[in-house]
Amino acid sequence: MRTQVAVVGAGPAGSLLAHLLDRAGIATIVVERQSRDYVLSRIRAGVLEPGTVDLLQNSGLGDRLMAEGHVHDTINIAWQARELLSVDTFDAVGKRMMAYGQTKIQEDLYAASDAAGREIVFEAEDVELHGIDTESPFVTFGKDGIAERIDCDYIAGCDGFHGVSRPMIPNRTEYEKEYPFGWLGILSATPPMPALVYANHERGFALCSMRNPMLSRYYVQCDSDDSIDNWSDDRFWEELLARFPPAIRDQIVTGPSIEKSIAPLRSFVSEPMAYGRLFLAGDAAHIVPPTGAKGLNLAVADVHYLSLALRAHYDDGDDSKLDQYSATALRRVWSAVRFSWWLTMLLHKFPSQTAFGQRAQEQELAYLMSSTHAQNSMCEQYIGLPYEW
Ligand code: FAS
Ligand code: PHB
Repeated sequence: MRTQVAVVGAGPAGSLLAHLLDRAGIATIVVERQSRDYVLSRIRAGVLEPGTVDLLQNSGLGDRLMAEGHVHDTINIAWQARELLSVDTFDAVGKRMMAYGQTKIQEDLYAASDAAGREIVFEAEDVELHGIDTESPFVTFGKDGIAERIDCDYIAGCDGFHGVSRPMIPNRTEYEKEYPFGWLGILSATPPMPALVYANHERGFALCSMRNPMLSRYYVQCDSDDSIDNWSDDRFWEELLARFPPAIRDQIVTGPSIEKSIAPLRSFVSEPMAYGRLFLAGDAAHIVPPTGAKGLNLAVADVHYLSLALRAHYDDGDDSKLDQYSATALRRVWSAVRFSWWLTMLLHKFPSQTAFGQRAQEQELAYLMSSTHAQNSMCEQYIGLPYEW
């Protein structure tokens, strides 16, 4: 097979990149290790930055988003089940977030791919990248027992943290921080809280979020080596309710979980995000703890930059944006990585926390509660910095 851009991975990054390139008349073939249903079964992100919403709307993916998404312009932080800070991001920075599940974005992306007749090869085996330091890179893989090859001009490595693309970049610098806890998340077919509520509590972090008027998303901090087998629904709800002040606790509608999973928390950045004809986008290059709702939004920002850079190459023969891609994407990545680290340090209970660390964390929260400057800074970073180009 021959195409202009071979895309490895059909998660949000890979399928959005193929969508944007197709709309610009650039041919792609997407190669995905899992089945379509498996990718669509994953329950992940839920909050979209204004930049993400604009990009989806401007690329023909806004209809269901605007019909079913929820405007989300308040950040609530409960502290030790007593005080509640409520910050209106719209008042603070004039922009709004939206709550719209990553699963729905993935469904919308696959529907757009089907409508455009684009090729996504699912259940590809043994995907390998070749010749990334030549002008004739190619991807090989197995499909239904047949060896396949895609010759291309460029390869987009959108294959997530455990993919094969990042390891192809020589002399990488990898920055990593693992947190000593995880998030146990559930979905329940119950009416959600009207806005996001984060909780810092001596029993651990907790979060109330939403997917739609009858689908709620909740999280509690758990041990990093914990198992969902240790968490009955009753134990989950008891633990969640204990971590919020009575005014919030009394509003939470509990019910049976329809999905339950534990995600480890880590911060990770691999530099550079490009080598030769290979360009990384999304979790293939970076991971953030979900505290700041940045992971999916960072993947979208990378794809925004990479799609513009590839369009400049094919439309104008201008490779300057391709040359700038890694440095430009990494500036926004590190901004989100630092913010996600800061919010994670602020809101979680650290098992080996010292008395000094605990008091410093409490003082940081007290300062945030009392200072509109601190709140505006948090909102500016929470909604995400503007794209540079
Ligand atoms: P993805 O990992 O989504 O997609 C990569 C794709 O590549 C996958 O479909 C994979 O099957 C495929 N692949 C892997 N290896 C391959 C190979 N060798 N060949 C071909 N294909 C291959 N972000 C938030 O903002 N908020 C959240 O609450 C949140 N919760 C999360 C919970 C969990 C459990 C996880 C794992 C992540 C969460 N994230 C969250 C982050 C998540 O949303 C990612 O940022 C987002 O999926 C990134 O999209 P991609 O870069 O496309 O990577
Ligand atoms: C979610 O709805 O999954 C969500 C919301 C806010 C976060 C993290 C996850 O900070």
